[in-house]
Amino acid sequence: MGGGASAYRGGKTGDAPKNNRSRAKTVLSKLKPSQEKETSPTLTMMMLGMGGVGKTTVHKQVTRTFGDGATADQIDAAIHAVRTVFVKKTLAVSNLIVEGTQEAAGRLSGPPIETQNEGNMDTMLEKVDEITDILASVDTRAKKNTSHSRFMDNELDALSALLSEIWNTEIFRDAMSKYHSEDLEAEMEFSMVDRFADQLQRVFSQQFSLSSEDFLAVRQPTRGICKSLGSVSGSNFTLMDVGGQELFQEEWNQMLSASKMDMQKKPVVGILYIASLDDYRHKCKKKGNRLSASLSNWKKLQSNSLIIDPDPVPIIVLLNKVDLFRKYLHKHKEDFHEAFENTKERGTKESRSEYENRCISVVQKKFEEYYAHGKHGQKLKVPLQSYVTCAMDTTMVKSIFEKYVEVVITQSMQLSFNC
Ligand SMILES: Nc1nc2c(ncn2[C@@H]2O[C@H](COP(=O)(O)OP(=O)(O)OP(=O)(O)O)[C@@H](O)[C@H]2O)c(=O)[nH]1
Ligand SMILES: [Mg+2]
Repeated sequence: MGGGASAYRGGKTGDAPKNNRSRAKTVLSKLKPSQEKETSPTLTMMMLGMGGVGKTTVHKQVTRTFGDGATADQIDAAIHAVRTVFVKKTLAVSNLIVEGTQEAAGRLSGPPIETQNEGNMDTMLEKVDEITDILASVDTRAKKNTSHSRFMDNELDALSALLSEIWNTEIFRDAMSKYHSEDLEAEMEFSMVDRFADQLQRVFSQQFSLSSEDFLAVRQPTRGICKSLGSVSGSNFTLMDVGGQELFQEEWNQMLSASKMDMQKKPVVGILYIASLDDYRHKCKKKGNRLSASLSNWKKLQSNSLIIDPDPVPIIVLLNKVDLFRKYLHKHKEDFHEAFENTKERGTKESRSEYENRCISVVQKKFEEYYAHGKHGQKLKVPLQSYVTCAMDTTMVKSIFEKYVEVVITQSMQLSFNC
């Protein structure tokens, strides 16, 4: 164990060189362009990784700790996302009840829902229609003018009343408790509803606000690129958070090459690759097991000339969502073995956490192996630094990010010495 406050970190690969801080300062002064002696240069770092692995969560933590924190617009968008997800989940569950099909039954675990009362169904259908109309109006406004893309006050009142009426029916509460989604994206979004399940009226009141912890947990998939500025240990940085869903992965190369072309000003000098340990139990739409897909993206990145030539860009790996990995590992061993067939079952004398740590290190070793054999690792000749993280843990992210910046500076210096 090591790394951040409570981070589980890869033993030999995780130790940052001694006296990094003082060396880092020296390097920074060397990296400063001579004509800009007074201002610290900006380190541009980019986060890569599949969708939903926790890049934006790390970004929010870093912005909160080392930058200006969230803007009013970002908080406003997060509040809207929470309300929208309440509406979406209510519609998803209501539609399954109304459908009453076999497929619907498969999404509602446990004994069948009592749907005989036609009156109940008609009332629910009417409310679903009204809610759908409100969503459609917001959508139409958003397409015309983004400043009106939130719910208006009268819509909030109407939604509060309509949703409360649906939520107060026994049939809905029953279905809600049995509802499960096989889709990871829906699971991540809908977890917000569980967080505020007993606060529906508050969520749709005009005064609704989010605590920093709530804001951190809101799922809003990144589209394109999101940049923020900050400063750590006297070094200014720009952190780029890019969308990781399959659709957006194709843009990674464009973003990297754009930064290459701008080499004199702000090249990407560090990459933070984030994978989710929890992905071992999820499947992608096209690529099978998500952790395997994350590994194969990682492997592909190792031979990407944009991050190898002319000099390799320093990379670290965060194996994130360790909290969820530990929580589900014991329930989903088979899924785990499907991706990592050589992992032995938990031994009789092995404690729960020993078994969990052994499984974590199987994943960690895979990332390290790919790195050691990849072109990037071969060229840089510095062991991979990998950290096992929970992005919800502010102290952990802070500590790792500080180390990361030191690594970027140190490795950049080693490269400049080798030149
Ligand atoms: N329990 C737990 N949840 C996490 C952790 N990291 C992120 N999450 C949650 O996982 C969801 C997805 O995280 P994001 O940060 O949006 O993922 P992303 O990598 O930015 O995804 P894209 O923007 O689609 O590329 C969010 O709801 C987060 O709150 C973690 O370590 N533990
Ligand atoms: Mg994101």
